[in-house]
Amino acid sequence: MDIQQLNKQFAIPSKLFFEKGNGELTKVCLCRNDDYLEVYLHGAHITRYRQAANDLLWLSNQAEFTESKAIRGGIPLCWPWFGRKESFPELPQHGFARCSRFEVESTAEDDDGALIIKLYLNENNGTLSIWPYSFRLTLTIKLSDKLIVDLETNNTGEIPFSYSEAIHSYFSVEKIEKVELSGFTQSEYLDQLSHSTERQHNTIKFVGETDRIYKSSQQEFKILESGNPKISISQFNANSTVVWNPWISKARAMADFPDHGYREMVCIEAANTGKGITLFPGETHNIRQVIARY
Ligand code: TA6
Repeated sequence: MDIQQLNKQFAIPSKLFFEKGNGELTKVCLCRNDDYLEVYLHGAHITRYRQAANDLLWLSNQAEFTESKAIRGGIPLCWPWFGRKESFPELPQHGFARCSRFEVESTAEDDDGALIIKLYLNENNGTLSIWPYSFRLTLTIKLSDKLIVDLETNNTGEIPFSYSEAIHSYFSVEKIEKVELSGFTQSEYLDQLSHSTERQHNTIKFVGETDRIYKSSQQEFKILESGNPKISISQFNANSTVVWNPWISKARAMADFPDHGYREMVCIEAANTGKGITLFPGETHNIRQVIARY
């Protein structure tokens, strides 16, 4: 469907509409009072979420908008695997969903004025060639006085499959050195850099590259700047929470990441990592992340 057809079938006048975005990719704009969100059909990738003129998400100003690459920043969807696929290192990191074109299932405005859009991806020859299962992956975005992101996996095939996933959200901060994350105290985590298992004794502070998978006992987190809570994040049906900041050397090593961009972002990701989730035919599972300005 081209943009004109998409607007004809799914637009909600002045509130939800489709237009050409960066790289000629199709994006959807959602406008609700002072709040604004945009999402690309490429990867069902939320690139901007502004609440009352405050950008809550970080988007790289060097992000590439091409069908072959994930957009750097916003909320990439890691699915059907998080990280590298075990014993298939040649397959794309974080799976294929974030580089796939999603289609529009539906749009709506509910009785409370919340805007809702559902985007979906089914198996195709490309996905079957690297992951031999039938599925329907649906991203539901609900924009109310907060942002609710639901990622639902449905096994539409005849055989069970297992997958891992992450709602890989990049949050905007003023200065990483002033940031603390609350809600992780006493949680165990796997340090992806040292490959050791540690326990978090107080708020998370950043003094260097940080790449940790917290086993989620808690589901409510806050980003504080200079001790003041700025963004609240909650998650549901996630067995872990990934916290990542590349710091300077990793930032320099990424062409789509400004050298000093690490100072203005932190990733907090709702995830199902490790063995992940197993679905039998007909079963579904939904992982949710909720984001709001504190
Ligand atoms: O979420 C943390 C992480 O797995 C890091 O190890 C780093 O690789 C990051 O994701 C970004 O991955 P990407 O493939 O988007 O460059």
